[in-house]
Amino acid sequence: MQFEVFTLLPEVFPSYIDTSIIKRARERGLITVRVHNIRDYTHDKHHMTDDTPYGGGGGMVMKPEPIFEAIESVLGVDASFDDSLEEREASAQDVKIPIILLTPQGRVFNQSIAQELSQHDRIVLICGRYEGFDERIREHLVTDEISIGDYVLTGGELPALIMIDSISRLQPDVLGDPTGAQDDSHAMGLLEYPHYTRPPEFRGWKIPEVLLSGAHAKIDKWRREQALLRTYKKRPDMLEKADLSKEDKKFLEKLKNEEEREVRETSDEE
Ligand code: 6GU
Repeated sequence: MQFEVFTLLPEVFPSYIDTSIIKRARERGLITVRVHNIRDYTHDKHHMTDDTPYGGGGGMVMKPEPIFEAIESVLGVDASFDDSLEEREASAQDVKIPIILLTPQGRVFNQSIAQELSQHDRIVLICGRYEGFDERIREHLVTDEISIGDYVLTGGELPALIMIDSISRLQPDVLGDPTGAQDDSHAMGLLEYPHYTRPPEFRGWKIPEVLLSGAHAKIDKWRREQALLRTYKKRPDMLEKADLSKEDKKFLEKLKNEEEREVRETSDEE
């Protein structure tokens, strides 16, 4: 997987990508992160990458020329497209390289988008600063817009690092354990079950007995139920999309009934 990052702040990237799992993945050639400074693609004396908005109003807007030139120069193809769908398909779409604009207006990033993007060999990430981008960048260059959540950041650099991190760990062999990403929270549509390690008793707090039993079927069942319980309590919205078995549904039904009974009992006491 090759990430092509376009930014005005290239200095943000090295320390994170030179650390831990991402560093090892890069050293092993499993991923490549190339960071390009948009400012290198300006030709005026002041290396301007932004300008005031037509129509007035506050804030600065990122100019189209340096971004188009940077991406076309790095991809080595005419990455831009005209309004017609045919031309869209014959240019960037044809080489199948997602050109992603990082913006609070994009679709909200999640594990399933990470999985979808991890199938590509190469991805372009464009990080913005200032109030926004000249709209022609959206209309004629990018193929996708992504946000990392409903809040506003000062730029797309942290979102780009978040995407690089989550997509990299899905690449084959990046995680040491080949089943590493399978049980992740979100990967299976549920939050992950609780983990424990030594000691078996800490300050009087014991680990759940079942984990010491060595009975793998029992442990699997306990973990599944804990994952369901957690998701039910912390992220009930996720249960609507989760892939649930008959037993899962029965367990959740039992949880709901218990909860309702508790509510009734407390209101009876009053
Ligand atoms: Cl991708 N960019 C900015 N500037 N703010 C954000 C974001 C992106 N995602 C959430 N907030």
